[in-house]
Order: sequence, then structure tokens, then C-alpha cells
Amino acid sequence: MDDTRRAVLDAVADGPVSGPALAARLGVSRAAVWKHVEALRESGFAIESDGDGYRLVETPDYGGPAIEFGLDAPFDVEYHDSLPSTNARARDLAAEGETDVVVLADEQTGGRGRLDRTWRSPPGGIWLSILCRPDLPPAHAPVLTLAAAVAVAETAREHGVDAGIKWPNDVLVGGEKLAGILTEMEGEADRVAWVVVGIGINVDPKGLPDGATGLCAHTEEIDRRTFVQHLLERFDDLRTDPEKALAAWREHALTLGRRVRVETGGGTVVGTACAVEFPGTLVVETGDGPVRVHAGDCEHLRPV
Ligand code: BT5
Repeated sequence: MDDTRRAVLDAVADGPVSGPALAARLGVSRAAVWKHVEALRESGFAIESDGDGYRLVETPDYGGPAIEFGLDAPFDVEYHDSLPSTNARARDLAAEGETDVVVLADEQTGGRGRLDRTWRSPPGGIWLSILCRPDLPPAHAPVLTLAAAVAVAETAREHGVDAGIKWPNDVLVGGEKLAGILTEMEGEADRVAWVVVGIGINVDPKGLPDGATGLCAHTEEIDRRTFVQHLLERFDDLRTDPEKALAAWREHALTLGRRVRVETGGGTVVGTACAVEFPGTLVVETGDGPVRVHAGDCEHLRPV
């Protein structure tokens, strides 16, 4: 949403405000104010006008402008009813030079997990990708994945859902997977060019694979609009503060102290997960001493 339209929306939300007063305040013509009001109406905002002026009476339930309205984070939100994959769309936007854009879809028809696995994304879920250009070396980018996992877990907890994080990027409730994160990036040796952090959160628990759960299995009602707003605000807060992200990750970690089996590119590591170090490395205490794992699939094992 451009700045003038945002200003018009903020003003009518505090309304009533007359067209001429608004035009004078924003330094635009009355016709321009009218065009912005019409465009906002088309996006689903119910704006009444009477003798006192324009007044916002209803906000759309979901979508780009609905999420941008009142969002305390510097993201533009691009919404689609259906997309193959929000990560794929965000990568296209990266190639066009965009940044700080969130791609959001109601449904994905080709959602992807890590290692090209399929990610089931029925209508009504929360499927989004955040495109940003952090000032980080590529080796530090995993901290953004941790920040995203924290943002999901904390927002779920705020909604009364007892979520925790399994290393590195799964958000679980009662041992079942509520959300997954797929981070993709491009960069030079010393600096990230762009990062796309893809976040998938199940809402309706029906129609998901075994071992998956949705927010609605654990709480009465979810307002996806405020959920996404809080998620983006928390992510924005953590993305520039790796120490804070890591500390918050540890606070919500389900993996630390557990016996784990981690499948890595270089083999299987079994032992007790004893720490997570910057930028997201898992330290596993094995019979042969500590092993540091940078990436892999982690399974929680029963204690022996
Ligand atoms: C992940 O992969 O957990 C990352 C998922 C990221 C999805 C988001 S949605 C928005 C953005 N756009 C995309 O195209 N992707 C991102 P991984 O750890 O590899 O887990 C994948 C495995 O989880 C699959 O092999 C299934 O076993 C399981 N799975 C598939 N769909 C699921 C779902 N909706 N909920 C829980 N588990 C699921």
C-alpha cells in the first residue's frame, strides 16, 4: 500500500473526516482522496460517507491491505487466493530487486518443504514468505530461521496454543507438527543478497498428513489477520538481534536435554542435545564427545 493510501486509511479509521480536510492535510487533490477511498473500498474496507465525512466501519478479514493496516513492521503484503508456492513468488520478487515484502496465500497448490518435500497447504491455512535483504554473511542466515520459529511459537502461545520448537525449524504442539519453515537465500561469499523465509502454519487440523496438527485443534477461534500481524512484528523485532532470537529460541526449545537422532549430510548423529550455539548449530553430546550439527533432520527419541 502506498504511503498516501495508508494515510487516508489511518485518517478515516480515526474519522469522520471530510474529503476537503483530508486533501488539505495530505497535500493532495480531493479527487485523489476519493480515488484512494474507492480503492480501499475495493480491497474490502467498508468506508461510509455522510455529512460529517468518511469513516471506516469495517476492516476486511484477511488479505494484504487488511494485514498492512495497523501492522507495526515495515512490510508490504502481497496477497493471493491461490499460488503454487509463496516461496517461489518471493524468489521472483527477489529477482526483481524487491525487499521487505511478504507474500501471503490462502492456499498453495505446490507448497514445498525442505529437500523438495511436499508441504500440504489447503485453503484457510497461513502460508507466507518474507523476503528481506539482511546485512549478514550467508553463514549467519540460519539465525533468521530460528527467529521465524520463535515468532511462530510465541504468536501461537499468545493465542493459547502450547507450542514449542524442535530443532531447527519445526513448531510442535503435543508432539505434532503445527508449522514448518523453509529458508532459501542467494548471496556472495561475505554477504547475503536476499533471504526468503517461508512459513507454513496449519489452521484447520483436517486433511493434514499424519503427525500434523492445526491451531484450531487447540484453540476456539483464530483470527488469521491478527495472528499474521503479530507474527510479522515479532519476526521484525528479532531479525536484527541474533542474540535475542537465540535466547528466545532456547526458551521455547523442546529439543534441548532430549535424546535425539539427527540425519545429516555426513551421517547420523545420536546423543543428547545439550546446546544451541550461534547461528543455530545444535550441539549433541555423544558417547565420543560433543558433535556440532549445522543442518539436518532431527528426531526426538525416548529416554533410555
Ligand atoms: C518444512 O519442511 O517443514 C518446511 C515447510 C515450509 C512450508 C512453507 S508454506 C509457505 C512457504 N511456501 C512454500 O512452498 N513452503 C513454505 P520439512 O521439514 O521438510 O517437512 C516436510 C514434511 O512435513 C513432509 O515430508 C510431510 O511429511 C510433512 N508435512 C507436509 N505437509 C505438512 C503440513 N501441512 N503440516 C505438517 N506436516 C506436513
